[in-house]
Amino acid sequence: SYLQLNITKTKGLSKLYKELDLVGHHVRTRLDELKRQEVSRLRMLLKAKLDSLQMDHTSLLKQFEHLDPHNQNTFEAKDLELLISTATKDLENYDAERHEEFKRYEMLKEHERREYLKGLDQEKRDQEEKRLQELKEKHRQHPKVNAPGSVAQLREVWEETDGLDPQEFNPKTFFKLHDTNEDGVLDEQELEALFTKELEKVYDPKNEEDDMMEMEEERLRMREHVMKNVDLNKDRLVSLEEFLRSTEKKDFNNPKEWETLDAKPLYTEEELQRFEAELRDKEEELKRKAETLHQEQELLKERGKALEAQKREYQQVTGLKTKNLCGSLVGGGSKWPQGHTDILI
Ligand SMILES: [Ca+2]
Ligand SMILES: [Ca+2]
Repeated sequence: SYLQLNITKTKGLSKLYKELDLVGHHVRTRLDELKRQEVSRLRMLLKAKLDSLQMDHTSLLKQFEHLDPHNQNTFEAKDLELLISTATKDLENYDAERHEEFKRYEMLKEHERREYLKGLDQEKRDQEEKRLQELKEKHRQHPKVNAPGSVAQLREVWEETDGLDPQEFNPKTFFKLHDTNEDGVLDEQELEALFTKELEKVYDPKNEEDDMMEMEEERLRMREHVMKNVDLNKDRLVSLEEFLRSTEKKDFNNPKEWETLDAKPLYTEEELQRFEAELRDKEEELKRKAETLHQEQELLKERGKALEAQKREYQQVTGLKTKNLCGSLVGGGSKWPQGHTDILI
């Protein structure tokens, strides 16, 4: 029945979402890897900038394959600074885009949910609404999430991930332990890795109610929160000095409670309406395109038929000619003079 079909369709959709999550996750991991490379290149640049004037420009330029090698002599410390600030800006935009992308994902999810419910009869709709509400509640029930970057959060990593005695928590040792590539700073990935323990309190990929896209958004929010408080020179890296300074702040021991993603609405009803209008526009456009394609296809079919007819006509005419030609050849062959073969021999 229609109802059955609709349910199957929606179940299929949510399955698709899960799969998309996985794909999204995979792609995200790759992007993160690329970003990591970019950040590490930036770090190298910053270091180069510090040792700046004694540095050999030629060897420095070898790192930039996209720069004109003929222009080596005019590459100054100022250009370097410009490059760094441009790239940092890019990374900021990258984060902003991720938030936007996430918001659209959530709005699409809500849109699909509403469409699905619309297709059900009253009784079934009430049941489904109740079930979805229960899933939401279930998702909200989780142990308290420590504020990222607080002593409670770091101590938990120290104890559970590093397997160390919480009484002996030492910020300097902690920093060295989690500077996994040992370059003397905590980069964004090293920071984000610290939040896994907290995120696992809220998200379990095995649960229907836990959305892994939301987990990654939460991870991003946590990292931004810590960077905002700790990264004093705004180079998107946490130095040991910056880290130790953050542990002296009041917030470190008495942080504000961390609000998880589900504490506040992610978009307003108005934004959702606008998003749905965009979806409708896109759908209309697709329909129009499909119609144009269909018309073109019909036209091609007509032309094909006309061509086919022309071809048949042509074959009939040439067929006739060939026949005549063959006839005259065969006829002509018999008219070879009798002595012809003798001449050849
Ligand atoms: Ca590091
Ligand atoms: Ca910094």
